[in-house]
Amino acid sequence: MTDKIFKLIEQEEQRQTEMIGLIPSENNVSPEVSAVLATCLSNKYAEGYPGRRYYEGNQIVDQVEQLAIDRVKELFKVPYVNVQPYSGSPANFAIYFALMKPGETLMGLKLSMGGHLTHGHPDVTASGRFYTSVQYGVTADARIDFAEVEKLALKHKPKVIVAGNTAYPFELDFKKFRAIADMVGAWLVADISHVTGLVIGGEHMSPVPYADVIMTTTHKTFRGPRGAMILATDRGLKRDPELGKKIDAAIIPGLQGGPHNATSAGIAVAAAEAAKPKFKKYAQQIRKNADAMAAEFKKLGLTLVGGGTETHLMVIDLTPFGVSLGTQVAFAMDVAGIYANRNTVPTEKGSPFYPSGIRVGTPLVTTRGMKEKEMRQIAGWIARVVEHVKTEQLPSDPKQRAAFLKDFRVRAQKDPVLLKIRKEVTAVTKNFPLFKW
Ligand code: DSN
Repeated sequence: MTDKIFKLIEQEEQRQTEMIGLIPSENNVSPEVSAVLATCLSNKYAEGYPGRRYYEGNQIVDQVEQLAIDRVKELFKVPYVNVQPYSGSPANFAIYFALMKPGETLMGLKLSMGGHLTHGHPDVTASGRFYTSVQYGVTADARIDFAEVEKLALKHKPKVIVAGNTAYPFELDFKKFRAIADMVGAWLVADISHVTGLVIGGEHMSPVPYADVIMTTTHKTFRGPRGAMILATDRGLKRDPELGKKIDAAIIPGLQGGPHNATSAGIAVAAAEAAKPKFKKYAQQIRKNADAMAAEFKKLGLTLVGGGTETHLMVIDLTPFGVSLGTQVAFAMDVAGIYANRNTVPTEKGSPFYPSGIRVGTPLVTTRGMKEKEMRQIAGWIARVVEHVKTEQLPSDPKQRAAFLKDFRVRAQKDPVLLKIRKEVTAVTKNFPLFKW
């Protein structure tokens, strides 16, 4: 294997192994999931669905996709599953395409308050342009503002309400969303991409009794390949017996071509893994680790959005040290061997590109076998990084800002304090191989 690409993959594996990954939407798949992704299944076109394809030669691929569908149906106890969406964003759009006509109203959580771009973020996203978007927010304690959800729903009569998020640290109350959806006859779509593994493990409320349609990516806490799936519940199918057919048609011919069969196989493997008792333990440990990390952050004087977490993630609010510190802290953490992402906070005074928060989560480190002790160590390292760079305030003038960041990045990469932390990090990560579980 002489192609330069293999050298780069080796380097990436070394980077992932040496560093601590805290991006809450990332995880490490099992060797089995990895293995099926690199098989001949990738060679085959299979437009259509099992038993009704546009191409011949799908006798085996039909069985692969059906196995994935059946395992996910069994795992969630739902009557309909589609494993073909290429990822979460197209999956959400497929749901809207199935349920709404252009111009009809979609309601979702604001991006700056923890929502996702595809939940109707205005102007720059397809979901915000093709549909009339109404966005709800969070209260002063960073919890979903259900009074606002109700008020907006009664006023705008949305066709679809999305209960979902991407940087929201608390449990989503699907029951409350259902009650509001029923007041206006809206479809309730639960986007559980971040918390699927917690739902399966019993660590987060399940949307199955309340939502009509559920979307989840398959590579986050579910710990499968990169992809997504759409589930319809008994409730959804009772409301419209054609719901499954509509979602199928929204995927193909609506939005996609051939499914990624190796991904379908990976979903089948991940679903079998998630059905095992040890997956429940994994979900429990994600939560214990998040609680331990949150408690240590607080002990060390860092502020968390909403004061803590009920899930796998938390957002560190750096506003007490200044506006728009997220870029500098995230970069410095990366130099120190810990990678996360900068993020807006609900009371953001900076911008999505230069926000004032850092989002961290425990799914990946938990997969590697780290426990509460390591979470406290990680929180300690992050607190040291914040303390070290908190005076590196971003200039408000855009020209000065670019020059400042260029200079900051050069200085940070040689910074002895950050490099010392990196040494401490690698001394710990060598005990936690990527596939330990
Ligand atoms: N990019 C994902 C995340 O990080 O939450 C959501 O699409």
